[in-house]
Amino acid sequence: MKFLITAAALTLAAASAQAAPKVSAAWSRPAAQGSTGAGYMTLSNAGPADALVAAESPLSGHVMIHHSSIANGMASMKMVARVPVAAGRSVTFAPGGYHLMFMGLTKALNVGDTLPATLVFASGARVKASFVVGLAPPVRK
Ligand SMILES: [Cu+2]
Repeated sequence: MKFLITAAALTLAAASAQAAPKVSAAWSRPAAQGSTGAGYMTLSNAGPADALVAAESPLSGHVMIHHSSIANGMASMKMVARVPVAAGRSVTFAPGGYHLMFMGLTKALNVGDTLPATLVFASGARVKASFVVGLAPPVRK
């Protein structure tokens, strides 16, 4: 019986890993140690509807999800608790819209560096991402 439960749990874990949204074109701007880094990327979801609910990085004690917008000519950023990624759709994090904020960087981010992070989804999926530090989004292949 114990074996059966373990096998079922493993099957579930494998299924959720397969269905997890994918990260591509992850990039970050250069930033000084102690300052805040920004993370941009595209999330593509070939599985069932999910939502990004948190992010973690060994280089930041606290990562926030923000959304920038311009209203009446004023730019502002709002913290968001979750970014839905509908089934079969993708969501782009880019300057002027959704972005991750890596608070209190423990290390400077220079062009060519990579900022490691783990993206946490509502489904429980944890997806690793490498944000390449540059001045513009990486060229798509
Ligand atoms: Cu922000």
